[in-house]
Amino acid sequence: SPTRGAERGTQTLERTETHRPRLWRVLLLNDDYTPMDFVVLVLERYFRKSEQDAQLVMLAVHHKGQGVAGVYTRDVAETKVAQVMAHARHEGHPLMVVAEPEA
Ligand code: TYC
Repeated sequence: SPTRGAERGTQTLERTETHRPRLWRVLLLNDDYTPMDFVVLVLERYFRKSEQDAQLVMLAVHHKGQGVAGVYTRDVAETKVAQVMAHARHEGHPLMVVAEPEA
């Protein structure tokens, strides 16, 4: 329901119902140079995977070209992308990480 701002001509719409935020996939892309161990470390440290899961995801990316590291709200997904890209560049690796909306 609309409410009038005191004499300032502003208007705020109030709603009771909310919606679940769209979720974003963080994808790892394969390349020929980033060491497998570094990708596993990234999956453990930034995406909270066990060593076993990290190995499986890394190998899937290596063989299929890309794979999902995790699914998050937009802010969290974009922060993970920035953190992992900064870490990879600092170590001199070309690893690419991107975020894309689900559905
Ligand atoms: N293809 C890389 C190699 O053979 C390993 C790798 C896996 C790189 C996953 C990037 O997202 C990646 N060293």
